Amino acid sequence: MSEVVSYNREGAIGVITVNYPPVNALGHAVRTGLLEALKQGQTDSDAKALLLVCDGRTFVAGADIREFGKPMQEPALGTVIDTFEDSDKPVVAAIHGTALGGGLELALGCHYRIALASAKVGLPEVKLGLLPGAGGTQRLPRLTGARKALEMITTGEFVKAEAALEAGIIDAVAQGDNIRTVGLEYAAKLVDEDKPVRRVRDINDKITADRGSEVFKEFRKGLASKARGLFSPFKCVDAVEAAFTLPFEEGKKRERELFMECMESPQRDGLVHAFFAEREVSKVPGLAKDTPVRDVASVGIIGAGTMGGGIAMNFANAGIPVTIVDVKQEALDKGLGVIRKNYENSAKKGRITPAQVEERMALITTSLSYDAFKDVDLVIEAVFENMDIKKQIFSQLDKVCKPGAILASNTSTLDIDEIASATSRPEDVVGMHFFSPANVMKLLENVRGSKTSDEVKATVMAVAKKIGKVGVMVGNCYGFVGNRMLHRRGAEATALVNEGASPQQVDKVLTDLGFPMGQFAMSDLAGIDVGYSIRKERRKAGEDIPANWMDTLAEEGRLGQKTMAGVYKYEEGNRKPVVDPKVDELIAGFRKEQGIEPRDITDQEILERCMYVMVNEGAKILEEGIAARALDIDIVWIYGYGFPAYRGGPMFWADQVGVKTIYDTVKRFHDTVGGDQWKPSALLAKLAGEDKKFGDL
Ligand code: 3H9
Repeated sequence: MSEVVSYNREGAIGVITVNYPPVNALGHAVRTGLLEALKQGQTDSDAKALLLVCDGRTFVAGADIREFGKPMQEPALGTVIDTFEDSDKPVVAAIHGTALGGGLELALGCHYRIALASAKVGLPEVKLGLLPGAGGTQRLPRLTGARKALEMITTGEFVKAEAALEAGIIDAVAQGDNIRTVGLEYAAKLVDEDKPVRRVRDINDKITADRGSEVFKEFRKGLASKARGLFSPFKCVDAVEAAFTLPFEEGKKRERELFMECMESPQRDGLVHAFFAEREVSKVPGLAKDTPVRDVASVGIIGAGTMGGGIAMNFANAGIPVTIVDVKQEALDKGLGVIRKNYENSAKKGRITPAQVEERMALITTSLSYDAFKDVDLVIEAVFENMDIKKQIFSQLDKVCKPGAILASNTSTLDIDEIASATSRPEDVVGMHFFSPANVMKLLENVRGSKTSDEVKATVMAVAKKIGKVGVMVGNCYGFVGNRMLHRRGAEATALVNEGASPQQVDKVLTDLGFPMGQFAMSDLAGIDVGYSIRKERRKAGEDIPANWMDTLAEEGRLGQKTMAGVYKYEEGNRKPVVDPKVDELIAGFRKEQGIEPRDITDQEILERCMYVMVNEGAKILEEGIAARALDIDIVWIYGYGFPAYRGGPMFWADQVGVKTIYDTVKRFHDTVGGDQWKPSALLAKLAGEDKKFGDL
C-alpha cells in the first residue's frame, strides 16, 4: 500500500485517506495511491460505499505545483478522477480546510460532497497562469451553471462551504470539527437510503439552460480591462464555454489543449515563481526557525498623516489596539477623520459591516504625549524623511518605552543604524517600511540594522504575517531594495525625456510591460516634490545630480495629483493622467536651455534603459547582501510597486530575457550613456560569464 494514501474499512464504509503534508497535494505518489486504494475499495465486498477524506490541516489543495514544468508521470490526474467517477460504488468526498484546484476537481469526480462549515472550495489555477486541467471546467458548470463557474474559474476566488452548498457545488454542510466522523455518518446515511452513484458528467440541465447564453461574451468583455496582459483568464472562458458547446468527453479534450497552452506560457512560469517566492521570503536565511518571537499586543504610531493612519488601520484590522501620537490635536483629528472615511467607504462597498467600522475605530486612540507609549510592545515612527527629527524622536522613545519594546521607523530611505544610534538599545531598533496606501499595499520591507537582534527580526516578520502583509527582510542602505532600484529607474526615465522621449512614451513602455502605471504617472501620485526634495538634499551633500525637467516642474508648483497638475494634468474627481501640452513646452524649454538637441528614442531603448538599470542595481543589491536572494527582490517589486506577477519580478524577468543579453547592454550603456548606474555589477558579469541565471544562485 502507498505510504501517502491508505485504505481501511469502518462498518460498511471503505475509507480512503490521503496523508501527504503539508497540503495533501496531488503528487505522483498520491495519484498512484488513490488509484490503488480505490481498487481495494471496489474489490472489498463488505464496503457498500467509499469515503475520501484527508488527514492533516486540509483536504487536497491541488495538483503538486512543484511537478509543473517536469515530465508528467502516469497516472495523469484526469485519469484518476475519471476512475473515481466511474466507480460503481458511491464515493463521498469529505472536505475540511480547502479543496482547491485539482483537489476540488477530485471532489467533483466523487458522487457526493460534504464539507465542514469552516471549509472553502475553489479553482485558483488562474492565479498560477493556468486553468483547471483535470475536468474542473467541464464538471463545475454542470453543477453551478455558466455564470458562477466563470466567476470562480476566472478569478480563482475561494467559496465558503455555505455558499458552495447554495451554488450546488457540495451536497451538505456539517457543523463539528472531525471530518472523518462527519464523512462516515454521511456515507452511512447514503448507504441506508440506498443512494445510487451520481456522476456530475451526466448532469446536464444547467448546460442546456445556459447554452448560447450571452454570459461568455460578457465575461470576455469584462476581462479585457480586468485581466489586461494576462493569458490564462481568457483561456478559462474558452474552456468553460466548451462545456456548453461540446459533449463531455470532447469538452475535456478541449480543456486539456487549452490547459497545455497555459502550461507552456511564460506567464505560468512567472506566476508559479511568484507563488513560491511569496512563501520563501518568510524564511529568512540566517534566522533560525525557532528564534523566539515577542508578543505584539499593542502598538504606538508617531504621525497621523496618510502613512501613519494607513499603518494604524492594518493593526486595527487585525484586532490590535493602536495609539497614534502627533504634535497637534488638529493633525490627530484630521488623521482619525481620514481613517473613519476609509472604513466607511469599505462598509459602503460591503467589504466590512458598519459594526466592524465601529469596532476598528474603537481600537484606535490618540494622544499628544509620548507617555501614551509607556506600555506598548511596538512603536512605528511615520514622520517625514528628516534624519534630525527622527533621531530626536528615537531618543525620546528610548526614554519612554518599556524594556523589550520594539522601536521601528517607517523610513523609506534613511540609515537605520544612524537612527538606532540615538537610542541606548539599537538591538530593538528596526525599519518597517510600509508602502502607500499602507492599508492596501501588501509589501512590508523590514530593514535590519547592523545591531538589530534576531528576536526583533523574527518578530517584525511575524507581525507582517499577522496584519496580512508579505514581509521581506532586507539590509540597510540608501532606499533599501525597492526605492534604491526605483530611484535608478526614475533617474533613467527622466534622462530619457531630457534626451528626446516624451513622458507618455516612457510610461506607455512600462504599462505595456504590465505595470499598472508608468514612472511619471507614479511620480504624480507620490508628489513631484518628494523626489525634488530628495535631489536637493543629495545635491547639498555634494552628489553630482544634473538638473532635469522634473526640477522645473516642481519649481513651477506642478506637484502632481495633489495640485491637479504635474507631469500630466488632472480633471476634478478623476485620477486619469491627461497629456498636457504645457509640459511639452516646458520640456522643450528645458532642452533649449541646456543645449540638448532632442533625438528620436525607440521603445526598445526605453525598455532597456528603464529595466536593465533596475536589474543591474538589483544585482548590486544581491552582491552586497542587502537582499538575501533574487526572489526577495522579486517579491518587493511585485507587492510594493505592482510589477506584473506574471513576469515573476524583475530578477526572474531578467533570467527570462537572458542575463548575458542584459550584461552586454549594460556594458554598452556604460560606454555610451555613462554614469555610476551603468557600471556593470560584478555579479551580473560573473553570471553572464558562466552562462548562469539569478535563479541558479
Ligand atoms: C492544479 O491543481 C492544476 C489542476 O487543475 C490540473 C492538473 C492536471 N503544491 O500557502 P502556505 C506548499 S494547480 C505544492 O504557506 P497556508 C507551500 O509551498 C494547483 N506545494 O499555507 C508551502 O510549502 P512550504 C491549484 C504546495 O495555510 C506549504 O504548502 N491549487 C501547494 O497559508 C504551505 O502553504 C492552488 O493553487 C501545492 N498545490 O495556505 C492552491 N499548495 O511550507 C495553492 C501549497 O515549504 N495553495 N503548497 O513553504 C494555496 O493557496 C495555499 O497554500 C493554501 C494553504 C490555501 C492551500
